[in-house]
Amino acid sequence: MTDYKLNNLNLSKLEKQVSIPKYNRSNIKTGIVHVGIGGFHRAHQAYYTDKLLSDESIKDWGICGVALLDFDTKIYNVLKEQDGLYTLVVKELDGTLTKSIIGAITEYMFAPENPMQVIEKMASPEVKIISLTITEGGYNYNEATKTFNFENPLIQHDLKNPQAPKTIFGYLTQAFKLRKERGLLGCTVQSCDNVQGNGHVAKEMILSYVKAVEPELVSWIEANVSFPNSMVDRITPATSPSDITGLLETSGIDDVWPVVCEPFHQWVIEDDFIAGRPAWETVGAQFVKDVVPYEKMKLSLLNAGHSVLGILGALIGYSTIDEAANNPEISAFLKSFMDKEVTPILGNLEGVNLEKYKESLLQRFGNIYIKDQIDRICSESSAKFPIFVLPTVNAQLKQNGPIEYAAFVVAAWAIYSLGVNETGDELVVKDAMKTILNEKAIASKENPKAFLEIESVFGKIKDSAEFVDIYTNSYNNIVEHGVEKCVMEMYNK
Ligand code: CS2
Repeated sequence: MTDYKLNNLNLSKLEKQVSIPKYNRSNIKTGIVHVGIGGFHRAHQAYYTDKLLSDESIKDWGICGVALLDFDTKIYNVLKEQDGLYTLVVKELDGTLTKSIIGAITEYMFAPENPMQVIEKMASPEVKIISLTITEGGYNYNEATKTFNFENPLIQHDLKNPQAPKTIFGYLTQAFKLRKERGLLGCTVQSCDNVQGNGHVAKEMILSYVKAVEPELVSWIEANVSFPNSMVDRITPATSPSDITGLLETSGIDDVWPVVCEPFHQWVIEDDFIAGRPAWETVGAQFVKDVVPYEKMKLSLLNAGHSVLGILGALIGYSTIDEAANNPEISAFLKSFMDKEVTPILGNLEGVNLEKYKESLLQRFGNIYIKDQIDRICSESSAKFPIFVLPTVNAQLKQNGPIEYAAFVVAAWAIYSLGVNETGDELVVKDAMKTILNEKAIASKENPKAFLEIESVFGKIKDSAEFVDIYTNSYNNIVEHGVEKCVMEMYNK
């Protein structure tokens, strides 16, 4: 088989091997600027948009992918080399691979290289949506103070360098300012991150920043920019070297950075797009009035479920999520956590069969072909726990409900933060708060409560005597008996 470098020139030559975009990419105009072009965006929003563009009458919704951080230089270079094209490899439940080349990213920019180019693009009249996958931590929200974190050095940089910002807040402020000065229409900021009320949070955080730097812009934003909430879902592990070589060997596609993902995908969006939107509902997205219950369900079951499997699995010595999910004790623990602690706080979700949803999650987690990295799941836990796990604890504490499973996971996280698993191997802790997590983890050896003192993560949880008690017990038990034995004992009580 001849190998072809993935780019515009070779696209038609790959048609026999895989599905390729069914539209003429050079006719597509940019209607969306998307910030954060990691695997998830490329497996989700860009995938939906690519399907939509197959209808050749739709020409206004190409995506300009923006790499925001210095760290993103690699993905930018790959997209540039490959004319924005990449292969999406869906790993089906039976192990077969469905491959398609996605063409929805028709422009790409590297913000650190040319901030003004990005600001101009965001302010250009044809752009109706600025969408974001900037990760949970990217919203710069301080759990302790419940406010925008102005102390973040990157925010400090943006305050001093408005024309050459580094954060999304600096970029959006400048783009909105230009739109206002030029008398242009507003646009939609669409958060696609795993944050409860992601549109609300995006709005609140952006307005906090704008109030401090350009207070006169606030009322323009309030009148001209909409911030729909959305629930996004598709498990997208990091691409491994064997995914790349496998694609080359089986299909002759020389793609430096294909994206691999599970077959399941879901996108529930609030229909609040001030400047219009693509008809994503024609390709499977759901538009609803109120996304909040869907978000709550997904974050506190799927994402929290991931954290449970990730942290417990890491301590045991596993490296992928399916290993943890296929350990019967751990999976029974997860099921009990979902049934006993999460389900009661979800209330009634009209049109959703929660039992089926939970069942499907266990199946998705257990998919042996996905090989989702535990390192990926445990990374940035300090931004994830406050969104995925702690709301369940707080809701249960309020109603004097059970917190045993969640407290156990928090205790396991404290031990995980020491950076060594139960067999003595080093754990690679990747977290913006790594230093403080580790300091508090060390202090917790003497007094487990020390870990809960990180207020920007835990808020006031340390003031709950009930939580501290159960957490401390779990902590001591894990240290003494190890995760698996404790989990087993939780059943035989
Ligand atoms: C994961 C998510 O990062 C995480 O901890 O839980 O990336 C998860 O895979 C996606 O939200 C699935 O939709």
